[in-house]
Amino acid sequence: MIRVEHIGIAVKDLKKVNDLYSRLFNQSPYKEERVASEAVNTSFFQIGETKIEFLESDQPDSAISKYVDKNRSGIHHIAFEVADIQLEIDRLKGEGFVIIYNPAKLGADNKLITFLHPKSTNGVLIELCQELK
Ligand code: CMX
Repeated sequence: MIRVEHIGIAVKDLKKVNDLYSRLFNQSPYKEERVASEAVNTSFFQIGETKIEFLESDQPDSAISKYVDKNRSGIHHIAFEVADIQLEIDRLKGEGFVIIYNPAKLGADNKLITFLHPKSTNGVLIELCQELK
């Protein structure tokens, strides 16, 4: 794995959080994007080498809505950049981790993504992402 690419935070009201964190970080999100396949609206802030992704969903049965209903807002996942996502999926599957999307799918910010199920990672939802060139 190359680095922590971003930290995903699930929120109820993206606009409100964008306003709040624009003041906190003293910068605006560099990107806002709808990812239909995940039923989320996202915004990204660049903080040095890493990013903070805020995720809001308007679909009650989506991963983010379920998470927000259970936990309110909070850190939802940590995303690690990898050079070759299919190689990492195969390696981690061989190590006994539960892969959520195999093969990887297209996610936000021009990336191929997959997740490791939190039941196989001691309770942390881990995303793997590979930048599409
Ligand atoms: N972090 C840690 N644990 C989590 C979690 C999270 N983000 N989301 C769910 N869980 C835990 C729950 O607490 C619950 O644990 P217990 O059984 O101990 O109570 C268990 O997982 C099942 O929770 P659930 O609410 O019933 O949710 P599901 O099983 O339906 O789904 C998961 C859980 C991880 C499979 C689903 O959220 C998923 O597929 N996630 C990957 C996709 C995703 O998160 N997309 C949104 C982000 C997209 C993006 O970044 O663009």
